[in-house]
Amino acid sequence: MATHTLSILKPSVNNLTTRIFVRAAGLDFDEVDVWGKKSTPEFLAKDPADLTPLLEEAGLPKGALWESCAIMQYLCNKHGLDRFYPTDPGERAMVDSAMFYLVGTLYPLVTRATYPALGFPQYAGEVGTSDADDAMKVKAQQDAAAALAGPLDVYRAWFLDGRQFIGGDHPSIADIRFAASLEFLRAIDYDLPAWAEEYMASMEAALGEAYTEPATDVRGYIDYVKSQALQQA
Ligand SMILES: N[C@@H](CCC(=O)N[C@@H](CS)C(=O)NCC(=O)O)C(=O)O
Repeated sequence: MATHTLSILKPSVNNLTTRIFVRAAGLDFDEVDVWGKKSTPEFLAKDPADLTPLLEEAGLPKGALWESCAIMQYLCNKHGLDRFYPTDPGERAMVDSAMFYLVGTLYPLVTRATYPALGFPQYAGEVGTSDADDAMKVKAQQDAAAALAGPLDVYRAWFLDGRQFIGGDHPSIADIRFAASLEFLRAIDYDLPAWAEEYMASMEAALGEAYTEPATDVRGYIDYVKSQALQQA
């Protein structure tokens, strides 16, 4: 049995984040695809949030950890992976800020803009799960897509600020989280600015198969839902 076990869902970019990371970091890991196998008493006993990715590793106080960014932070701390998570407090704070801004601000917009196209459930209390009519749901999706431009440009102007990666010359864990999240924008053919296209290409070139292999699952799922939508049109 490997030192690290990741329970994952292959079409998910939250999961893609950690799948790229364990490969790029060269860690010993097993992946367990839990599609259709979550929400069981056994799974909930180790992950009461019922969320993936889930890391199981002997050094964790409860043996298990969810939240993609926390998983990467833990593994960097545990294995001294400073090239992905700088030890200088100021540099580390920038990486943390980029990840919190993603999870708290950018990604909720990504979900509202793309989940309808991806066929993923939206969150309770949002227009997408309300009794609003289809026109209002389409408008909410379009509003979210339009609102993406602002936070996206914050990454260009502030976190990247002329550097190739948020981590400088080498992708950091914030870069992995950011690039993986942008993959979902292909589901709505979002018109990414040229800098973001270049950035994604640089990420894939820098990380090679560690990026491409798990990203193929997300891309394959997006191709599938697009082909289904075309058939229904
Ligand atoms: N902020 C979390 C989000 C985790 C999350 O929402 N995971 C989804 C997959 S994308 C999940 O497991 N949802 C429950 C389900 O699909 O049943 C992270 O970054 O790990």
